[in-house]
Amino acid sequence: MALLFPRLAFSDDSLALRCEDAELSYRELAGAAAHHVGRLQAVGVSSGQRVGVFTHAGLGTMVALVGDALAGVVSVPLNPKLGPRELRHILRDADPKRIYSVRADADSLRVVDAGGGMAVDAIELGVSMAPAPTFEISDEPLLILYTSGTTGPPKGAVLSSRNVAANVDALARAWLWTDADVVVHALPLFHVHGLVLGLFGSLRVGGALSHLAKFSPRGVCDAMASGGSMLFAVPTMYHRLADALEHDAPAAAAFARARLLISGSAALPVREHRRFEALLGQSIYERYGLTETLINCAVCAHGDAAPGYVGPPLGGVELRLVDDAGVVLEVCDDATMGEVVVRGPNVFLGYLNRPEETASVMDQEGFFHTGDLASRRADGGLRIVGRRSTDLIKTGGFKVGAGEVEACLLEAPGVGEVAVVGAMEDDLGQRIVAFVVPRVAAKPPTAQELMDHVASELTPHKRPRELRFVSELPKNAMGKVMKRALIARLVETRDV
Ligand code: MCA
Ligand code: AMP
Repeated sequence: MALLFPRLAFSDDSLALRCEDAELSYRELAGAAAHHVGRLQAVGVSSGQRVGVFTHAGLGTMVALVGDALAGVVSVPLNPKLGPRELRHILRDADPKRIYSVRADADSLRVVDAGGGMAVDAIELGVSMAPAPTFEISDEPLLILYTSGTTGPPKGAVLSSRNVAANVDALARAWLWTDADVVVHALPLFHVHGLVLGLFGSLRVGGALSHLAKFSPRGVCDAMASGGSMLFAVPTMYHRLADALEHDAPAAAAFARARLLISGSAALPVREHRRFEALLGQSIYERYGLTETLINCAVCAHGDAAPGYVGPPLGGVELRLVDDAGVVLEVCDDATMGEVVVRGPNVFLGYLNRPEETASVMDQEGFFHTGDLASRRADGGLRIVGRRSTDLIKTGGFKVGAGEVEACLLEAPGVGEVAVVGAMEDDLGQRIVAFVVPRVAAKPPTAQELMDHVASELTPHKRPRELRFVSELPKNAMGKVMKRALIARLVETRDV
């Protein structure tokens, strides 16, 4: 029998989860998860059905997510900062049978605001004497994670427990990740990085997770000093950590016993690698993945960190580079670029309710087309060099579809046309910039009005950091906005 979280079935008093000052041992987690399973059963939620979980940081949220998994119930994690427009869309699309939150009252109001007709149940940190169900790995859905596309509202990527188990096991081999490890992270629990790797990964290997409710360099240093052996973070966090350590040399001692520093979700500039090496004498190991495929490549812990490279494909992941015509590129010259396509037990089941969109990213041989462009060197290590589309922006490690922000801005009063692009910057990797053509040139809307409009509809990280009013947008002969020209304009004005 293959269990998703084997250590929960034979639980003991060793640490499983820590969040701020609260902790749960494996025994306590098993009891609390069993209690949540009992509550699901009491209201008639059964295996295969979907429930929403607002992912406020805290033990209660983690218990609910683990309990759902053990009951075979499909979790739809909900970012607590979702704007009403996004929440309405996700609730309609995923149609959860119940919704759970550690802040049920406040979230009930948000659900009502978003037009949802259902109450939110409070998550209880109770204890059940009944044993937690022993959930077996299968190809049935386990999680639905919403992710932005180039256009339209976010799509729900359906992931199975086999996807999760196979991917975590491959990562454990690459990172020598064991039950002796304590992972530290300050990532949100509604994306792959914080949830699948950080929470489910730690529990699958039988180690511990120390989760910080909010990222701060000081919080990370304290958690590492209190026994953290691995750090999972996005490049923005490493950038801010390096800034802080430069001004607080003694804080670097917090990392003295760190075994492995991992970066992912966006490209880590070589400059940040070098800065960290100089400050800590430690390297950062990159890995590369997507919501739909989990992690595809990782630099192995027993090798060199290889700044600028995301490592070779993980065990079990078949990875190809293909040209524009779909022809497989066999070269390993570290220069020829192709799109990354992958096949393996890590690749998702499809997008919820969107068979055409699923078909558009899977080819006939079962390879998922990532949209990422990479080159490969002789040892198989990949270098991610860009994306096919300028309409997907990675800001602070969050993926934002330009089309979703544009659609929102177009509904604001006074906006004639709009184009949203990502401008390179050191902190966020890319910063969202909106070019706006006012409907009436003599009476443009104010930047504040437009920012407020987006803020009232969408998650904070989707807000443009900058608005530029222009009289027209550059277009090609087909009438399509030339975004690369807009990005070049930002470079020319030295504002990137
Ligand atoms: C944001 N703010 C704004 C604006 N935008 N205020 C005014 N105008 C704006 N345009 C607000 C924010 O809401 C925040 O408010 C405050 O300004 C500071 O924002 P920011 O500088 O962005 O910092 P931050 O909020 O501290 O966020 C940085 C972060 C965050 C902690 C690095 O971006 C983060 O958690 N990233 C992780 C993303 C992640 O997990 N990705 C994984 C995807 P307030 O302070 O009030 O909140 S999974 C994936 O990609 C694959 C599978 C993979 O490979 O992992
Ligand atoms: P998401 O859909 O939020 O899971 O984002 C997936 C995207 O993040 C990928 O398609 C890549 O463009 C990007 N990404 C993730 N990890 C890395 C990395 N280590 N280097 C460069 N890009 C990355």
